[in-house]
Amino acid sequence: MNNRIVTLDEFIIRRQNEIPFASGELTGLLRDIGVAAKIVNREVNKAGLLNILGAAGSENVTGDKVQKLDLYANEKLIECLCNSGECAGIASEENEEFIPIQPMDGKDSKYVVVMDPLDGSSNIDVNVSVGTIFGIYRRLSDPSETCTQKDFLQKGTQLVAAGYVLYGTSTILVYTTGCGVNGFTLDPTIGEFCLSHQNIKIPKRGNYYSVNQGYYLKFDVEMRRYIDHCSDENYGLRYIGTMVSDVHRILFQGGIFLYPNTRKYPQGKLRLLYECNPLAFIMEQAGGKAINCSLERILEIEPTELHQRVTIAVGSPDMVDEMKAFVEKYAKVTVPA
Ligand code: P6P
Repeated sequence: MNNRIVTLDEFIIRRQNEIPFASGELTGLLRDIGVAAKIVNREVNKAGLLNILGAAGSENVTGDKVQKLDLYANEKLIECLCNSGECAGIASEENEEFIPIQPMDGKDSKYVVVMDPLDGSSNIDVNVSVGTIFGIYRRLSDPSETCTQKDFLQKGTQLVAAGYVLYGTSTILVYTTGCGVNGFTLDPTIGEFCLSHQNIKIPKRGNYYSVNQGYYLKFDVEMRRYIDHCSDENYGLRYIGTMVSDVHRILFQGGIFLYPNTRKYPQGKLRLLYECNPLAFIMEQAGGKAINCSLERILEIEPTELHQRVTIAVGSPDMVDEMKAFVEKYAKVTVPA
């Protein structure tokens, strides 16, 4: 059994020829995201110490201003992406507007990045896993000009790459460039993400469903009927409250993650551009499905604004199909054919 270490860098370079129009820029961008992930990982792992050093927003024992980790992650990712020279702009959960990046040394950059720098950041203070989510598009605007909003408002089907970093019991980076899904676990002793899960495929069904059961009475009847079905089937309920963590478990063990519309979030809570699309791309590449509660394929939804919210059901294909059947049977509104 060949158990030679394959680092993320080596893997990306080796697989570069699989990416159409690849001329190294996307490779460089993916490697830069890997570097940013290591930097963020270092600070996330110290998060527990911040309580000793001072809570976010306060001054720590050395008088330094302690920064909220999600803002720190956002800053580090932006820094790394700016230094790459391969990224023309960034749309981040932390920034109301997109961030145009001026070309370095007059070199045109082909790509833009959408990202949630630290998803689930409310869980940091209680030491629950959090994650970074990113997606990469080829820009549509003139490469010699500053990027525009239309570069970011592209359907998920136009993603050239997507991935996430889960800062959990170990730190794992999972990504796809449209040729399957691979996972890399950070080996802190050598500071490298090492290939640990090759060609990940989601089970066709699983024994878990993942939803905030506390909103049950606020869900539409068809979602309540499907959740009742999950309970009747004795599926286990697992809900961490960090989308990356909940979806990661489902990617490996099978199951379904749901965030339906509620009175508080009539369009759904989760963001299309930098949460649902990247995770839907990964899930479909692993053989899963991702639709909204109106049964539209997530990756086909035409974005209209950067921070657009959508409903989502994502996971094992057989379980997403079952959820679809419940919506078709019980939904009060006509469902698009
Ligand atoms: P709720 C985290 O704040 C997040 O954006 C996702 O990571 C997570 O799935 C969801 O919100 C949790 O939302 O309403 O269940 O607390």
